[in-house]
Amino acid sequence: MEKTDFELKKEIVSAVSQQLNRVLKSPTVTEIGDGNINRVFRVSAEDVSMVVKYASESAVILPTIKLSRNRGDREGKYLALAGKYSRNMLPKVYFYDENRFMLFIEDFGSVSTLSDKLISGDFDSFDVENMAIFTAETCFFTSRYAITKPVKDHSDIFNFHDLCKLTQQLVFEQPFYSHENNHFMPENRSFVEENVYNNSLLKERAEELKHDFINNHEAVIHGDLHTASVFSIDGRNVVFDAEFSYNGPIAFDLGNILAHLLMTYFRWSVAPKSNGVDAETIIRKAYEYLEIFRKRFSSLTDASGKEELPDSKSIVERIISFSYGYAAVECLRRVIGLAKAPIFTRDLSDGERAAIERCLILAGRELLEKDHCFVSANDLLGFVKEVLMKGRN
Ligand code: SR1
Ligand code: MG
Repeated sequence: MEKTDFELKKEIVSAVSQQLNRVLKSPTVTEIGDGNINRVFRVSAEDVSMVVKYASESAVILPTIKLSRNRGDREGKYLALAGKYSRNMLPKVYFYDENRFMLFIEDFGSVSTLSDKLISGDFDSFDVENMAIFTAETCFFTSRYAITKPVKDHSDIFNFHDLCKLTQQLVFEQPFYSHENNHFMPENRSFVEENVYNNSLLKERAEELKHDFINNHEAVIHGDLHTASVFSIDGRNVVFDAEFSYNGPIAFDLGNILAHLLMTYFRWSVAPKSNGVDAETIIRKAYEYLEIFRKRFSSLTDASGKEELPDSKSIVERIISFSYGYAAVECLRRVIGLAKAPIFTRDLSDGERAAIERCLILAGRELLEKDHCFVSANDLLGFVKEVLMKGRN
C-alpha cells in the first residue's frame, strides 16, 4: 500500500539521518515536483538540503501505469556515469536508499528548467556548445564504438526496462491510432486522422524507428532528454531526470532536444508575444547543436574508436539522420499522446495552441515520411517556414 504523505516525509527524514548517522536539526520536507513519473521533495535541516526523488508504485500522471521501483537506482547510476565525462553538467548524487526507493541528489534551490526559459523567450539559456559536447562525450564514451566501454559494472540496469517499454507505447505506438490516452485540440481531429491515424506510410516509419529504439544498443543514453529535463542555472545547463536512461540509440537523445527546439520555434512564430524574440534563432541553434555534436563525436571516434569500425563519418551521419526521425515521433507523441509539453500548452489561446499542434504534426509527418538531409541552418529554416505556412491556418 502507498504511504500517506505524513509517513513518506517521516521516511525521508529517517533516510537522511541514517545516511549521515545523526539526528537532523529542525528538518522540513516540502513537495516540489510536478513530474509525470515520480514524486519530488526537498528535505532541509539546519546544515543540509537535498532533493529527493521518490519512486511510487505507479506514475504520478496516470495511476494505472504501474512501474518497477528501482528507477532511482538507475537514475543515480546514469548521473554518476555521465558525470565522469561531462563538465559540471549534472547534479551531484548523494545516495540511493534501495529499501525506500528514494534517490537523494543536489539541491540547486529554486531554479527554472530550460523549457521555462524557452517559453519566456530566453533562447540564450540553451547552452548549445556545452549541451552538444555533453551529448557527444557521454554517448561516445559509453558507446559500443569506444575502445573502453565503462559500463560493465552495472550494465544490466541499462538493459531494456519497463520505462523503455513505456516509451515504446507512448512514443511509437499510441499516438499513431485512436487511443484513450490521446488528447489534442478538438478542432484538429480530422487533421490528426488524415495525417496520422489513416497514414500507413507514417505508421511504417514509426515502426522502423521503434525497431531501432528497441534493438540498437549503441550507448548509454539519457532516454528522456527534452528541455524540461534540463535546468538553466545562471547560464549553465544542468541535465537531470534520468530514470529513462538506457543502452539505446544515440539519435534518440539528439532527437528529443531537436523536437523541443522545433516546438519552441512554432510557439514563437505562431504566438510572438514579446518584442525582440526572433523565433528563427532557435532553429539556428538547433542546427548548430547537431553540427557541434557531429564534429565532436567524429573526432572522438577517430581518436578513441575501435580499430575495426567503419569510418566515423558514416556512423555519425546515420546518427544525425535518425535524430530527425526521432524528433518527428517526439513532436507527434507530445501533441497527440500522453504527457504534453508546456511549450505548446502554457499561456496560449486555444487557437494558437491548435495552430502549433498542426505545425508539429506536419513537421513530424514530413520528417518521418521523407529522408530529409539538411545541409545548413538556412536549409532547416526553409523547411520549418514552409511547415509554418501550411500549419498556422
Ligand atoms: C507516463 S508519462 C511518461 C512521460 O513522462 C516523462 O517525462 C517522459 O517524457 C515520458 O514519456
Ligand atoms: Mg521526466
